[in-house]
Amino acid sequence: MRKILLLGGTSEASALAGCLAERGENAVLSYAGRVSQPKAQPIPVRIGGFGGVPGLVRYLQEHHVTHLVDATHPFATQMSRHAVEAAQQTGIALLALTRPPWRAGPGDRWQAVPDMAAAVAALAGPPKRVLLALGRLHCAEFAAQPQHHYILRLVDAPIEPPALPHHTVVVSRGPFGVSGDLALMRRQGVDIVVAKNAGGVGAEAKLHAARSLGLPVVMVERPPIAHRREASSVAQVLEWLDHSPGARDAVRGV
Ligand code: 3Y8
Ligand code: NAP
Repeated sequence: MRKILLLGGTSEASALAGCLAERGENAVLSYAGRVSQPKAQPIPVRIGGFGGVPGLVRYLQEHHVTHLVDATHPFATQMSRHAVEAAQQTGIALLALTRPPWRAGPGDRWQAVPDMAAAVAALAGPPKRVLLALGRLHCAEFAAQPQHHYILRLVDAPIEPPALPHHTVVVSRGPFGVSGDLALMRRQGVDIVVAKNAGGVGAEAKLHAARSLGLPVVMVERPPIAHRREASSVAQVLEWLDHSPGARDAVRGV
């Protein structure tokens, strides 16, 4: 019997989870447990780290997983590295479901930077109103540029105030829409946006809004990620499931 472990946390993972549920697949979606109420899913969910590569190997073996799908975020590089290592150690089939990076188009005013430290450095200069659309983890790094007023878009309200002297917290989870992001940027008087090159559709609204308003964007490029087999659509994942070893145990139509 085929058993799929889906490493989630992205719009693509949710789309795949829906298809797996419709096909009656034996699948579990895994969240890291980074937010208080992760999105409900139509397949069973597990929440929390595995305990490094050994923990993931143990989980795969104890739960008789036959297929591992890594649909985590392009910046979730440690999880993806662990998935590659655990798949090598167990011989379990691994496929990553990912999405291409965004590319600047006509009208975009992007400054591409290689990492978060370079994004901080790019903000040197007179005070501005900065939309930090990076989530909770990276706010503190921007204390090196305290002159700005930061608009922080977070999934959960922060437990303690961020270490930024001038800031406004906006608690909101995506996927986001262009009209909502335009309204946010106008309401908050945003001068510049800082974003990760996440790709996908769930976070790109802010780029369309910035373009419409003629705002510059500091774009943090993706970190290098472990080499693995990749798919760029749910259909490719389903094709892989049906034609990879273990497929003979596919769920029979009922
Ligand atoms: C916990 C689980 C779905 C998945 C939706 C996508 C889209 C909306 C846009 C902005 C950018 C950001 C952030 C963002 C987006 C999707 C996707 C995506 C960016 C949830 C979710 C979890 C997380 C973790 C969270 C991080 C944070 C990053 C906010 C769920 C809602 C900035 C990334 O407070 C924290 O600790 C938040 C941490 C990792 C980045 C960071 O470093 O802080 N995502 N986001 C997952 C887990 O526990 O395993 O859906 O409830 C998922 C989504 N967030 O099914 O529809 O597909 O990317 N998530 C970024 O891309 O820059 C917000 O504000 O414009
Ligand atoms: P990360 O830095 O690559 O991973 C750190 C540790 O978190 C992993 O070693 C693992 O812990 C645990 N972990 C990560 N993803 C997990 C998952 N899906 N299921 C179980 N454990 C997981 O990961 P991250 O960047 O913090 O991302 C965490 C989650 O948020 C992921 O699900 C990711 O898809 C989602 N997300 C991240 C971003 C982002 O910008 N980073 C954006 C949107 C969504 P152990 O070592 O204990 O196993």
